[in-house]
Order: sequence, then structure tokens, then C-alpha cells
Amino acid sequence: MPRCVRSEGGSGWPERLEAARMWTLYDFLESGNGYKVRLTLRELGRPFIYREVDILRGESREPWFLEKSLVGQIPVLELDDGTCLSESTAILFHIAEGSPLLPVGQLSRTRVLQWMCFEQTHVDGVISRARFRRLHPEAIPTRPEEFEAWWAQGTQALSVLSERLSRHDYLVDDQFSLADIALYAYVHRAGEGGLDLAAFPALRAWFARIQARPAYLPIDQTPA
Ligand SMILES: N[C@@H](CCC(=O)N[C@@H](CS)C(=O)NCC(=O)O)C(=O)O
Repeated sequence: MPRCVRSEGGSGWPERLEAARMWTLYDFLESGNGYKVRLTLRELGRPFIYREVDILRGESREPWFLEKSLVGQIPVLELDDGTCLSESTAILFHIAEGSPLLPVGQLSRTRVLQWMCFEQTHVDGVISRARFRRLHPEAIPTRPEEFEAWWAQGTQALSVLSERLSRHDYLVDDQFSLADIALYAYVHRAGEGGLDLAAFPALRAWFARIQARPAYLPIDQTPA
């Protein structure tokens, strides 16, 4: 696991002292993967330093950031001892241990992980990709048939989620958990990727339940 070199984020000693006490999240505001970590830290009531990394201009591939993330991707959570964690699923599991967001029962924990794996397979790289390419058409040229494939696969994923959420308030054990955070992050913005959420009232009701939580923070709002 890479250890972080504190070469960025302030040169004065008071800032370095502050950074030594606080966790730092390296993130990109519109990223759903980063947003999962932001929402989880808020739910846990854990203060953190938010550090924007401009992935559009390649900042995530600069040497200082590659010391924190071997693959050059956000999110990265730098712990107070300099340890850097990558991959949103792993970060969420690490920080939520012992909290109500991660159930203790073996089967319930496995169900949480199951939904998070579902997200990485059927939502991230599908809905997230359609969204990114629509929001930034200049970044990577996209053929119409690529969008068609993402919309078909993404709609299938929305149907699977909707089937569960038309019968239950939350994804696992009717309790809000990491699974809900992980899936909510990209699914509630699926419309930006060109997917139609109108046909999924159970998903929209689930969005409203999550948005009513006291710790909620919209994806486009920089953490204070
Ligand atoms: N599986 C990873 C995916 C991380 C990822 O795709 N990060 C994107 C932003 S959402 C990124 O950093 N892209 C910039 C790049 O690849 O250069 C996770 O869940 O954290």
C-alpha cells in the first residue's frame, strides 16, 4: 500500500500540523466514486480535508498523485498516518467498520458487499461512463452505438434495483447501509447520462429517503 508524501496541500507548518491530524480525501467533485466516500464520511460525522484533483486536465496522472494512487485515479483517502487507500468499495469498508453503515452479521455484510460488487460491474463503467461522456463530449469521442449499449445495460441495472426497492426501503435488511450509498452515487444522476428514471418511481422514492438524511450533501456541493 503506497504511503503518501505530503508534498501538496500547503507549505506552512500550521497547515501541515492540521493535515497530520486529519484525513484527506483526494476527489473530483462530479465523481460518483468520490461522492460515495464524501457521503460516508458525512454519515460517520468524521471531519476531513477535501482536496480537488482535476482529472480533466490530467492532474491524477502527475507524479505527486501517482505516489498516492498506483493507477492514478481518485478517490484516494489519505489517513492521518500517511497511509493511502484507493478503490471506493475498499475505502468505504475500511472507514465504516464498527458503524451502523456496515452490519455485523455475516450474511448481511455479504449482502452489502454483493450490492457494491453489483455497482462496480453494472453501474460504474456503464451509467457513470454514459454520464461522463455526455457531460464532457470533448474529452473522449463517443460513437452513438456506445451510448446505446450503455443505456440498454444501465436500464437493466436500474430495473434490478427497482425490483428490490419496490419491496424494501433500503437494499439490505431494510436498514440504510454502505450499499445504499454506493448505488445512490451514480444512479441518482443517471439522467445526466441519458437514462430515463421516469419509469422507476421506487428509485425516486429511495432517492428522497436518502436526501432527507441529516448528513446528506448533494454531489455538486464541495464539503465545507
Ligand atoms: N473502481 C474505482 C474507479 C475509480 C475511477 O474510475 N476514478 C475516476 C473518476 S470517477 C478517475 O480517477 N479517472 C481519472 C483517470 O483515470 O485518469 C473506484 O471505485 O474507486
